Amino acid sequence: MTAAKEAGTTPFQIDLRRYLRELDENRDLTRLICEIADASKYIVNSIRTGDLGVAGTSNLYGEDQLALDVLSDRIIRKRLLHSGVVARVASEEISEIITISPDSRGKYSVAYDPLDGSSLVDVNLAVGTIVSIYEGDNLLQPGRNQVAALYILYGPRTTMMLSTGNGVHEFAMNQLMEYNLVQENLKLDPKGSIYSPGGQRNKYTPGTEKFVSHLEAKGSKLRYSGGLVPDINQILVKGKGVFLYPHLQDNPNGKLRVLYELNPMAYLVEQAGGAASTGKQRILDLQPQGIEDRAPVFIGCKEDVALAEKFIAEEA
Ligand code: AFP
Repeated sequence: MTAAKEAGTTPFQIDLRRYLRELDENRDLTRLICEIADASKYIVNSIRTGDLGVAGTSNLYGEDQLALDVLSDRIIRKRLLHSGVVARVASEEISEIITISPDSRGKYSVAYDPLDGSSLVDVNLAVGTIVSIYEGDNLLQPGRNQVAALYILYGPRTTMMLSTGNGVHEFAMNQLMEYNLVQENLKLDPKGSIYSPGGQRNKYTPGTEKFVSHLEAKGSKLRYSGGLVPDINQILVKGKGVFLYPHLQDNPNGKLRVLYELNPMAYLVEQAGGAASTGKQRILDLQPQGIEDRAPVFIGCKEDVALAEKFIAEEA
């Protein structure tokens, strides 16, 4: 029985902390997730009113950091430090793993992208925070070992999609800036009817081109925002679709980052009954070599991802 039903109330009356406590007795993990939820209140405010300019610094990929990237990173890092349950952190905005507590017993390590898609803020499109959580102090392990993953979507509404390994659940921020449960156990259909294709089409390899042509021929609708969080959220909430940012002819690893973007999204999508693949192997089985690793991705409804793998196997 679900936490919402056990409590005998409608889902809208259940807040995040209470939901997590009922779902799982692990108070430290609840505390950690609630600290991240608290951090997001300040990030929402920064997005609405903050400086849209560059910070004058660059991240580990050599990309110019926006003032908002730097601020969002500081907001989250401070909360993680404050939680008292974090051993190590890796952020897309910092160039090394930071040790917060040398004693990792009973603690968690967190990889996060504080403001994914930040280059879309000036044009007022949706952006998000993505978080991946492991037990202990090892951040360079396969994503299948995550104990929780979440993203927060800053769109017309602010919502959180969360999994602690018991399905995927959606929460929405209310007027008091608290997260309430919206829906539990989101599920993807076996096949989708929308597709979100990243990367330049004229650089696709034959397998990816065949896959996208197949989706178009069957009448799938193109829905691509340039922000991973809203694009994946659309697939999870509608329950049907596939996102790809494939290997390109001049870039075998694609664009997206394994630790900060692919692992947490793959965890959430698998928890909703979907799949996530590089085109050749399961994303969650990748062994990261470094915090900067990137990989191609095909993620969403299971049968769509399997078809992409088939076309890519044929191109070899
Ligand atoms: P930025 O953080 O540099 O804006 O990149 C966002 C992102 O990593 C991800 O959110 C999108 O899915 C992807 O890049 C979009 O990339 P393209 O701009 O190449 O379509």
